[in-house]
Amino acid sequence: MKYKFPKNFLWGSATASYQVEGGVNEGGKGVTVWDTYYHSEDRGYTGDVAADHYHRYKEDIKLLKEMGHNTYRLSISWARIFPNGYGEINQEGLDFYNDLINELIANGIKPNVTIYHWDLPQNLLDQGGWLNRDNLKHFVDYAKCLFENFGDRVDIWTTINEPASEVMGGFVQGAHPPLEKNLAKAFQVSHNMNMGHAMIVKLFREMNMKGEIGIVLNPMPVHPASESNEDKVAAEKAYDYFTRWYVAPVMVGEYPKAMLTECIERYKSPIIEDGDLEFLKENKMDFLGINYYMRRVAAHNESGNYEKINEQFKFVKVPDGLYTDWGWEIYPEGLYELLDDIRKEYGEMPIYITENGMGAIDKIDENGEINDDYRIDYIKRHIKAMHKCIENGIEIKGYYVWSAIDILSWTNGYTKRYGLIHVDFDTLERKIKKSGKWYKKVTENNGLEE
Ligand code: BGP
Repeated sequence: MKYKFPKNFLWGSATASYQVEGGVNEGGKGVTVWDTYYHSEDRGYTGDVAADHYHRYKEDIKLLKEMGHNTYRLSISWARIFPNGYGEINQEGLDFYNDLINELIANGIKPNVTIYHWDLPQNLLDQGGWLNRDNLKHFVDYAKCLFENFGDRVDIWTTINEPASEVMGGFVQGAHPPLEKNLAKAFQVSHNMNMGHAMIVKLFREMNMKGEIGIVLNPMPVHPASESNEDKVAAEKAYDYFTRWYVAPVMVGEYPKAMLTECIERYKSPIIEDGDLEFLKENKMDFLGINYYMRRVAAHNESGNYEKINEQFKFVKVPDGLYTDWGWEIYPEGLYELLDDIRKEYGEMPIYITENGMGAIDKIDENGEINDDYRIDYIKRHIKAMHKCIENGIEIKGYYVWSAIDILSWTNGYTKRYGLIHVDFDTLERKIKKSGKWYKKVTENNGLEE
């Protein structure tokens, strides 16, 4: 075997509650910010049914097993457990996830559970959401409830999925709820999320939970578009903004200095209270989850508003680059560079690749098959990149394809497909794609032949 992986390496795939479950008004679930988002105006699709995983999880788990998975990453919907974000526990919600977790384990699939993957209960947003630090106590209570109820069977936990996307989507671009464009709020939200993460790590230790806990980030390598000094400065700024700003606080309890100074000068944000950075430092996680999709190439933004930290650079396409239908550059080489930079800058930390995959418009052929060779190629190249990381001493413990089955892509609806399993969104029928069949061999062989 040319690309053999360590013994006990975990091979699986991932989803997130809101993107697969549907059943948005069932089982006592409360309203989430994404329910509000899809229903406040017609966006052409909603998450009401999604892949109907809420009703079909047993069938889905059977398919995961068929694909040789030994792990599966899922997230829990806060509003299924606490419909209002806090207060009375909804037993039906606990029952649903208990059944799901038990079903996974019965099929030899280790659950990797994300506590928060963006589906905030609407009631908490009404009270300021992540901007209101008081809400962190509800986040901790919610995590405590999960640890108490599922901690005997779950031993890989992640606190938050991609704070950067919540921050940038929700508070910079105004594309995700709460649809704001306000950098001061954005930086405060990111600090508050880091504090929430550290509070849960602390709780995890205090409750003597078994297993390990980490966070999932989506850092990316950023290269300058040219050798010009201006482009190099732009790339450095973009790397601070997309990568260091999120990695540094959870790894070492710091923010990148130049960017922090600039944020405080320009936006008086984030407000970091006395003791916060020590708290982040003291409550260190066990692993870092990495969602890796692409690299960015940055250039000086001549039309930028330089008051705005995110307009001091712009992203450009490289002429010979390979891009997905959505313009995401396919650049597996960046994975080693990124992880190597992170360890050099912040020290060693075990890694899970918690998401990696290719969004595409899949076609069904005349025999009803989905021959997604491009996805096989994408995953294969990233598995090789991951192998290089391990050979060079980076501890990677598992790999999760995004996504297990076709999901609701937050702002792209159902056309951008990621799944190893195809979903017919009219009939909700499932079918393993060519990539899923191919991935089965990888998991069974614990590596790649070529
Ligand atoms: C990650 C998220 C996932 C998923 C994925 C693909 O940022 O954690 O939830 O959506 O990206 O993104 P998109 O659906 O926008 O293509």
